[in-house]
Amino acid sequence: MTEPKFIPLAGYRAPSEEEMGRRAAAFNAEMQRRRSVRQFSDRPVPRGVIEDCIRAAGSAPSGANLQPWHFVAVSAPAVKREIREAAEEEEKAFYDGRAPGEWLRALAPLGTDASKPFLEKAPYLIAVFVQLHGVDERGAPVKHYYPVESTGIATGLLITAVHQAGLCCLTHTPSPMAFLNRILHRPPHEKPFLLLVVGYPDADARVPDIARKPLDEICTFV
Ligand code: IYR
Repeated sequence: MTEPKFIPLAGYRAPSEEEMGRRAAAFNAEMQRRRSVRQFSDRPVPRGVIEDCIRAAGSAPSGANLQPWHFVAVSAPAVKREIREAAEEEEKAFYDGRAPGEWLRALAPLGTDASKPFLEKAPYLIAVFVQLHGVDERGAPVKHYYPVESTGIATGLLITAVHQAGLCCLTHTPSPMAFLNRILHRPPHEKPFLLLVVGYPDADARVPDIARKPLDEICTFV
């Protein structure tokens, strides 16, 4: 058994309550400006920005701190094209019959369809993989705890990091996504979690006129 080792909590700074209130309100206002975008510009994004956003995602808490995620940042046009072609094939099957009517009715306000040009046009696609188990130096499986929850948290941080950097993103989940293992050469114990499309919005980008639930619908204080 490894003995735990502790160090002082060095990074924490307590703000005053006034400052805390201002920061919480300002952060909420900033997050309320985030919108999922489906029309992207092809304007390039610096690789260093993507790296820092992924570093921020990797700061997420995870089960037993096993950090059960892997991110593949795709900017190579040929790879983006392959992903688009594979995703559109799945999406066509989805919209042309595989999706139950109830699902299609739920999606109707978003105006989505099987055409995914943004998968080629946006400068970066970040494929998020969840490692259902780890692998030790000898190649033996290592159990992971709450890998899906952990990767969900990391993805939330990634989306937040991308937004606060000043970029837009889209959480895209072509289903099934196994083609991402093949195209991106990831091993079978890594399951595609989602594809985050990242870049600047197109000059004429439009978003659906939909709203967020108010606090009293999403929260109870007791
Ligand atoms: N994967 C399809 C359908 C889709 C599903 C959900 I759940 C969404 O929130 C949005 C779309 C697509 O990307 O079009």
